[in-house]
Amino acid sequence: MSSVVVVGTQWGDEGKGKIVDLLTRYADFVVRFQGGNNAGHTLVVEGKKFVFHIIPSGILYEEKKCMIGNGVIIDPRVLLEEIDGLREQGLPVTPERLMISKRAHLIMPYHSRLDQAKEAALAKNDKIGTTGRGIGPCYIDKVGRTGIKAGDLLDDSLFREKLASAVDEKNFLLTRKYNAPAVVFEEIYEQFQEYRGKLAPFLGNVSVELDKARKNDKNILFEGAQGTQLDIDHGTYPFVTSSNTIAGNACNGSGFGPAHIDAVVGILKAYTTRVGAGPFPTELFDETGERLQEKGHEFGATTGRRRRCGWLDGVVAGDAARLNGLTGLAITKLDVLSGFESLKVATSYELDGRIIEAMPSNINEAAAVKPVYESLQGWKDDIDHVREFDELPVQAKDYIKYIEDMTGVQTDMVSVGPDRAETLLLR
Ligand code: 2SA
Ligand code: GDP
Ligand code: MG
Repeated sequence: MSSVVVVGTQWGDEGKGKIVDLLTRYADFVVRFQGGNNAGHTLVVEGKKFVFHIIPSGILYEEKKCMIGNGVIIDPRVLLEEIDGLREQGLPVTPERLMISKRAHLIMPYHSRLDQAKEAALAKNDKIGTTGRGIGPCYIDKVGRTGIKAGDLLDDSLFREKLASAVDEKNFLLTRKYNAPAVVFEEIYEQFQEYRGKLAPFLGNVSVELDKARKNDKNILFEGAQGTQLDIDHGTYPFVTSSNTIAGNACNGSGFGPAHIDAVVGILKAYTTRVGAGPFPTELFDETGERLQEKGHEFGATTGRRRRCGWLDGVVAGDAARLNGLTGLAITKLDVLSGFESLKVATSYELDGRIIEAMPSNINEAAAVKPVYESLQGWKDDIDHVREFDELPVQAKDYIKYIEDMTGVQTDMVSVGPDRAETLLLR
């Protein structure tokens, strides 16, 4: 039996959805532990595309159990829409297959309103480029000890009391600070009465369930969202999301003991992308960047925003190896690099004549660093049909080896296309 954590090593959208889907084959339980419906995890199964925002992607396998841990924040409207969408596709989501932690906090209608109002009010250079889904404001309430938990839905007087106090406070902010329309207590209350009926059967104690699973030798897969550089503590703050995205939070965000984690797989895109604002040292503003964006179809899976693109960043990869304690890599989108004569990889940064080997914590420094590049040879032919490592062009093998040497982490898998089948298993 084993417990494996999957995390993004860059700024998200590394292809976690696809790799989690592949690993799910060996799992009995699939667990989300942070973030909310800001995430967009895409899977392509026999040509059919699925995008999950909140439900663990393991839901596509009927015999797997999916868990939404306490560290996740849930917009009930989006969750119920996702459940309805799956039912329409012939994949009914039952409480036997999905459990939601009673301790998970709820994204309320005022959270998304505040998220959007706050972003709109920021000066151009200060905008974070959030997904507008209410993530920051919801986590603010959680940490500020005023949030509403999924389990609170089951206690009507507690829910009423918390909602009344929140509506009061948020309306002050919305109307006085942001000049935005107020939210109406009765409307939210009524809406959430309906949500309560639909969600109640799914609510439970995820920590207890996972502990039982572990003791029964079940395999557990923890599915991270966003990426290491978007971590609230270790990322390019303040241009980050509002949760810890690194592997350690798989434990906090689900109530699972750290000593029971056996492996941490880092998903590393063969180049780098970022959606939203903030430092991105290897970003390309030329036709190479455009070529990566077009060839990689780099558009946000939640908001449809165009993703910024650049060369692979070894500093970012090194940070990810250290912060997550990576035991293996899944290198994705290697196919997108086919046809480039040469490839660049940043091995360190330079700032005011100094060499820097980890992302600076100071945001102005992070924005000012210049990547120090090494050039590698590219390969000409497409590789999306390749299924064995030995069949890859020698330059592609060298690129993989280079990444392994740079991070000190072995490669478990290489992905050469979006479909489940387009994968090379190395060990
Ligand atoms: P938020 O909404 O408060 O979490 O935004 C804060 C920053 O975190 C970034 N962020 C993301 N970056 C990459 N992918 C994400 N998920 C979607 C996807 C994004 C999309 O899969 O493509 O569709 O736009 C994600 N979620 C949050 C965000 O861009 C901000 O920089
Ligand atoms: P996630 O948030 O990390 O799950 O990634 P997203 O789903 O937001 O973005 C990754 C995109 O790349 C999706 O459209 C995937 O279908 C696609 N994808 C995943 N792996 C590969 C790959 O190896 N090659 C190509 N060309 N596309 C891939
Ligand atoms: Mg994504």
